[in-house]
Amino acid sequence: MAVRATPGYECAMRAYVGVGTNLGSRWAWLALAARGLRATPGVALVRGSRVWDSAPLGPPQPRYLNAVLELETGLPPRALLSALKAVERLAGRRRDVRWGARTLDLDLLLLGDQIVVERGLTVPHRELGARRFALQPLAELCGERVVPGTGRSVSELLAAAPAWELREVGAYPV
Ligand code: A4P
Ligand code: MG
Repeated sequence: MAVRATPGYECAMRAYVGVGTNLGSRWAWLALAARGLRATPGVALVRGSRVWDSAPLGPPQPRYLNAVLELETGLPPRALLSALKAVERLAGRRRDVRWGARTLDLDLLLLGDQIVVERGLTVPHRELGARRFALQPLAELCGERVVPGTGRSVSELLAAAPAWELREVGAYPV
């Protein structure tokens, strides 16, 4: 008899999480993101990208540190989003202003080859192709990976992305 697994649970996938922080101890929030995800059931932290200091997009606010964490997970998309939000809360994240300053923002950029378009969750992340501060660290980890729904690799999207002021500032504090 064939055994059917619950969709989304049957195999672990690579997930790529964009990490952004521009309030308080930015390096400490990066470290907390790695710790929080490592402690999340069903998630294995594989590695982190280099860290980039970037000009803020949106209303006037401090500069960001941006990076990407690579995960291996069998969690379905909603459960993974909930886990990311739980880690944001560990950093005291408050949601006031859209695109406003934040201690820690965790965006699900890619989840295997999946395309998810639901209320409150879009994967690949809807702004990925427009954001050099997300594409640059992502390309370091998986430049050859084709972004579902675009027919283009991460590196190709990076080459086509609008210019943005950012500079590499160190290794991820995993
Ligand atoms: N949501 C939908 N899809 C996703 C996804 N793939 N990953 C929903 C994560 N969340 C997703 O996000 C709003 C809602 O989006 C969530 O409740 C979730 O259900 P939020 O984190 O609560 O609010 P936000 O972050 O203020 O809004 P948004 O639109 O997600 O902003 P972004 O896109 O995260 O941009 N400048 C620099 N240099 N670097 C940055 O990292 N980040 C932002 C925030 C602005 N400027 C920046 C940076
Ligand atoms: Mg966000």
